[in-house]
Amino acid sequence: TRTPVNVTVTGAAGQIGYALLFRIASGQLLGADVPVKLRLLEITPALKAAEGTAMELDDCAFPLLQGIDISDDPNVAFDGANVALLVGARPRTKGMERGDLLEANGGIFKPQGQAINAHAADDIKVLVVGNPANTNALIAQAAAPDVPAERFTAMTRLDHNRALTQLAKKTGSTVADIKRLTIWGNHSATQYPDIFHASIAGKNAAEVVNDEKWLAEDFIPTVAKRGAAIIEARGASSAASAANAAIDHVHTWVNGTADGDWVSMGIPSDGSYGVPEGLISSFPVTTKDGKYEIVQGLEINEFSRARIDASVKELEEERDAVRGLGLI
Ligand code: NAX
Repeated sequence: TRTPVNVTVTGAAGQIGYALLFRIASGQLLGADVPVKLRLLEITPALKAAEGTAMELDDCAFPLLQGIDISDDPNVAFDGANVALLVGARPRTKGMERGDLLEANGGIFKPQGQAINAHAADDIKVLVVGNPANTNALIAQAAAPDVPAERFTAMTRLDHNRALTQLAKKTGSTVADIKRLTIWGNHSATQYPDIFHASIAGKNAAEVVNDEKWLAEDFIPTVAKRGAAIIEARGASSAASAANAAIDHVHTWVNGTADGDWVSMGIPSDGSYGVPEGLISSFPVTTKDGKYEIVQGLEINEFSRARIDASVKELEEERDAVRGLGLI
């Protein structure tokens, strides 16, 4: 029998946590034959709610679930972690400036990065979901100098999945027909969903669509503003779809991309496509044997270049702001 994989989830008592933990425990994160131990990290006032979720996990009697630990101490929760899903974050509240938001999240992600550095397993893989995800990932990564930087990633898979469905609907195809779509940049309103390299049933997606006005005025803003549209409709932010994307992100990272396809991940830039080295920005990646690689050699047209640059500029501003706050 295999040794269980330790999966740490922060913000475990939150709404994404509630949609995520059951799927991890059922085997959908790592595979149907991989036993898991869950380590839940919450702030002290939410420990009781996390215990309630743990009771429900017990009541599912998942054959793969070999234990649940709950803690409010990152040093305990990340001890021996093989996979860490950093979901808990400080949301922007009314009247909060961007600097305040980055500072409040620095207070969460810096100590978590330090705890990962000190206590996680050597093969640790980190996905940051909590917003601002890219810059929170940068803060955690900078606080973990002994962990290879590429193990810190930020989630843009929800944006990727949103873009797949919008494109499928527009073209009367199915998401299974679509390959090689890319989200570039920041997980924010400046993100750029790129269909110029995508294919639909083997044909170039941009040629199938053949409507630049739709791209600029409908597709891109619909994908970028989908989170706000969900809040407007549901009265609560996206949770099940975010949890689903977190499952997809880690599953793909661990188990590999399909031949001829790629996915989008926020990862530390190696300078590819003019994105300054070290920024955590979304790229097209293929994965194999638990490692990812940026897809190289794509031609970036003017339409795409301007949008990638704008999102990367925002990431640079966020980086400079957290640098100014002494967080990286
Ligand atoms: P909730 O407010 O329901 O849950 C957050 C949980 O985190 C709470 O239970 C809170 O107690 C906990 N928490 C706060 N500080 C903590 C700390 N220092 N250590 C451990 N736990 C802590 O939010 P939810 O809807 O679950 O969303 C979580 C985060 O995901 C938010 O930052 C949200 O903006 C972000 N999202 C990111 C997405 C992405 O695509 N990257 C999409 C969905 C989502 O909006």
